[in-house]
Amino acid sequence: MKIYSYKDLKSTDITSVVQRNVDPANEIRTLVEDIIDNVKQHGDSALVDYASKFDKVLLEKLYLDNAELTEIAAAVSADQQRALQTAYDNIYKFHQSQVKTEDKVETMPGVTCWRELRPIEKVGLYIPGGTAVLPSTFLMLGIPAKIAGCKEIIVCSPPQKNGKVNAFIAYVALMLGIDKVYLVGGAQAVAAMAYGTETISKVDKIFGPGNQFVTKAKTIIQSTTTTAIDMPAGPSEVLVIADETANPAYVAADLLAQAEHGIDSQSVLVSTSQRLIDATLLEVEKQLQVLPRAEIARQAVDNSYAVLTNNLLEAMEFSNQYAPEHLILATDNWEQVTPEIINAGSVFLGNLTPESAGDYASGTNHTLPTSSYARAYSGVSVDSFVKKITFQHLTEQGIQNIGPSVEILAELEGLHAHRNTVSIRLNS
Ligand code: HSO
Ligand code: ZN
Repeated sequence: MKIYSYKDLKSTDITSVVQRNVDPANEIRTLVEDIIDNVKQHGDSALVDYASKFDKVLLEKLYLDNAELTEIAAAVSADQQRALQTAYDNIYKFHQSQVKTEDKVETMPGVTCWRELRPIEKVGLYIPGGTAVLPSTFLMLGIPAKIAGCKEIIVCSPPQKNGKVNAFIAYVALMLGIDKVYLVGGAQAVAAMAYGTETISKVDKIFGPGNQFVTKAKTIIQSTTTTAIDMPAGPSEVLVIADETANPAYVAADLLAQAEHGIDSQSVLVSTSQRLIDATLLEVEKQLQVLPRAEIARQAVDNSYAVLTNNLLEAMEFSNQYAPEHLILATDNWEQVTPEIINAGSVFLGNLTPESAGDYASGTNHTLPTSSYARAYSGVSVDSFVKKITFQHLTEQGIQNIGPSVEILAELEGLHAHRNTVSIRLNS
């Protein structure tokens, strides 16, 4: 792992150090466009073909129904059920608290404005099934969709070799009250949800992480159809700020948890202490030895780096420029620097708060902006599944109060039909 000294980095160096490839999938664009076109033209039959080509499975039916899901879910053990329930309850509780009714505002006497939430009617959730199947992602997307009140929730997940999904995906579907899971993965799943097929409804918004094909497909359909997406997604990343109060073994574990997600994941360590950096890197090597996904984690670690800073404020300055998806403050002094955080997706405070708590079960969402999109985007929440519609009502007094201003403004823009909508009311 490369180590930089913050004081030696010029601002142009920092710009290039924090740079992630925001579009690593660009070279596969044509391939993905072909898949999208094919699904658009041939619907279900294209999906069956892709399942045979990419997932190596012959599907007689493109989905699992409630009875099939129930049968598959029976393999989940009591311990696993309890853990999933804990995660479900905490995520539910935290997201439920995001639903708030806003006050009506009388901007001038007789003129009242307000906003009301309405669910996005049809949403599509993509649950990846590649090297790691993530039922936790299903909870993170399904719970806010349910709380928002989305009418139709389409779930796509790639079939395993046996033509099913794994037991945990099936179990989570039942927990969420979702009684169909479509056995469709990759770019073809995104295309199916964006255009609709004989069995899959076209949705208004698609959510969820995925491999480069899924990500590319999401960015394409976002600009070519009326279906929206949750956010642009790149490889997952963590930035850990650690000082002398941090435990190198904990920090190493946090860096590796990120690294095991994929070879393109990034784990950045920013520390005020050379001693901590050295000890952490030794720990990384030690802990890597026994990780089942060591090969993946190793490549991600090689693609990562450490930065030595003079103090925590400098560390935070760097972090704000990096704008990490996950930020861990591995220091007892986290309260001192928290107000300085400007750009981050989700933040983990203190030495006893691993990112995994939030990845699975504390309550916060783990679908977060990567590749420095945290500068402008928030993670998924109930807000992502609703529209906020504005309303207004004018009384007689209201139109008299606001009317003359609107007439003058319409006049100065040369829009007489606009002016007339007020004049005709004021003069009657
Ligand atoms: N760290 C991932 C989420 C996840 N981790 C799922 C484990 N399972 C992206 O935030
Ligand atoms: Zn994770």
